[in-house]
Amino acid sequence: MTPTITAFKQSPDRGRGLARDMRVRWALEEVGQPYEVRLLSFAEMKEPAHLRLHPFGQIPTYEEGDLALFESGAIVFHIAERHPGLLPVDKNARTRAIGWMFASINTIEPPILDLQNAKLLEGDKPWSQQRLPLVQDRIRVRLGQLSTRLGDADWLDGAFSAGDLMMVAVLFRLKPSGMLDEYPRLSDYVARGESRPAFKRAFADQLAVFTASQPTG
Ligand SMILES: N[C@@H](CCC(=O)N[C@@H](CS)C(=O)NCC(=O)O)C(=O)O
Repeated sequence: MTPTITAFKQSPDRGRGLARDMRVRWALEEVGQPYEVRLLSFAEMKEPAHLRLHPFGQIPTYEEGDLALFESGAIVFHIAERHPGLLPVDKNARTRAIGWMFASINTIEPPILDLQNAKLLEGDKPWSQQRLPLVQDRIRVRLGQLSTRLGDADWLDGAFSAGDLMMVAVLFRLKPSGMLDEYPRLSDYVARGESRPAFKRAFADQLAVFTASQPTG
């Protein structure tokens, strides 16, 4: 059965791959699973039909037969569980890869989101400029630790896994800030993820939503 995911109809990031449907698209591309996309406006995301799928009125969601999922991490985990290729066969290695998935969304993504909120939602507050360095330093602590753990390895724990997919997708959201460039091992790590054919296909597909919605001429 072909799964259907949801994504932004009017991509606020102009198709730069920052919205979280990107990680779901990437996972589906990695395992070779075709999928359909239902595009939603911000208003449609808050309507009852979508709220039945996603209690917080957000994207992405995932529907497959009678299964409906929300939360990008849970969706990528489901895809990785159902298809070979994104989680190691060895039980301990598999559990460690899942651990990295959690680390990406529970330890690395929160300070990155805080930076986005500080810039987008709090940029006009009188205290915003004073708070920004604190937010950036919290990110630097995590990036430093992650860079040390990655060392000179290509991926976090052996072969590329759903843990790397999630971590690269989360770090990718830092690119516009330029902070990733302070950590060459991490920017190389993200570049390795970006160079995967599955990433490129996913990126092109989500960018096409933005370009298609742009007026021509
Ligand atoms: N923890 C959720 C976060 C979902 C989320 O924040 N989605 C954003 C797009 S990346 C969204 O729908 N924003 C619009 C809104 O919250 O109204 C996940 O990982 O799926």
